[in-house]
Amino acid sequence: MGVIESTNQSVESLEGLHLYHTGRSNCSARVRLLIEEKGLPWVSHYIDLYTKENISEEYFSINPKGVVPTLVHDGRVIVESNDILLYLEDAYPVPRFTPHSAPECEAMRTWLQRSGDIHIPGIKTFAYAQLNAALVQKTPAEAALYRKLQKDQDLLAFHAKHDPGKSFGKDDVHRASALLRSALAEIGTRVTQDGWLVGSSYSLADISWATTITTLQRAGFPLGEFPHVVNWYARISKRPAWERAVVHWLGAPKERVMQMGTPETIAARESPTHATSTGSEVFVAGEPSGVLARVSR
Ligand SMILES: N[C@@H](CCC(=O)N[C@@H](CS)C(=O)NCC(=O)O)C(=O)O
Repeated sequence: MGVIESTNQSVESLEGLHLYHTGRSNCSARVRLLIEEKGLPWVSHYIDLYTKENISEEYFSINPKGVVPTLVHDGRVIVESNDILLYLEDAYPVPRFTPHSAPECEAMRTWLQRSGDIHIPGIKTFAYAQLNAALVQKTPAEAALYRKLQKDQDLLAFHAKHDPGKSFGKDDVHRASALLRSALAEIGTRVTQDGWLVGSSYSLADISWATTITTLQRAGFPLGEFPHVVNWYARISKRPAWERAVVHWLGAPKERVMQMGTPETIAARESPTHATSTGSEVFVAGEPSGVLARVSR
């Protein structure tokens, strides 16, 4: 979808990069990883999926599917994580995470498309069936509100499978595993010992897919069957940006709104307080492990 018409006027006044996201979401993680690789300052708006903060009229007015992530850039709303990667790459071309040749560019876009296509039938189904459904069980009232707010038929069908009193079946897990196995086998043949998904350098394709591995690992997918994938994932997870984008967020923070970035990028900003619209406190973070200073509004 990319850039959409906003139906929430309060986000239109946000300046800079604001990300509505959650810690353990692979879709959020891929966007955080690109932002951190590019060294961009950003403001974090934490949406807690465990407490169903996404199932609210307010959040649906920001993201029409009620999912994370949503990027707001100088008041423009951008949705769909792989489209957000392309948007950021275009808006901030240096450093570059896109190959130079047209065929490789095309191949990279195909991998992004595939990562989006496999999300519900593969990653989300496997992760919910094995782990998440139990953690985000809705009350009957929450399920009813969700049905009222959600217009997307794929998401309605997906979430109906774990409505109160229901659960994913063995067939769901079997189908999801087959899709994932086939994608991981192909990734393994591309990255082999020390390569990347497309061409000879780390690109948006690697960023998009590596972050799904974290989710699969947490959900107990047998990744050991794909040693080249494990090796490629290990290489990516040693990058400094990974610590800030992925590891830091695996334990959900209590702070609702934070300014992220290195101390230099934060200092370069006009004022650490101007960017929030929620009235919350603003936390200034610059290091993977946390909050450097609290500034009052
Ligand atoms: N295609 C969307 C999928 C977003 C998505 O499903 N996000 C998950 C977290 S990874 C979420 O918000 N789940 C809550 C829900 O489905 O209600 C994207 O790539 O941004």
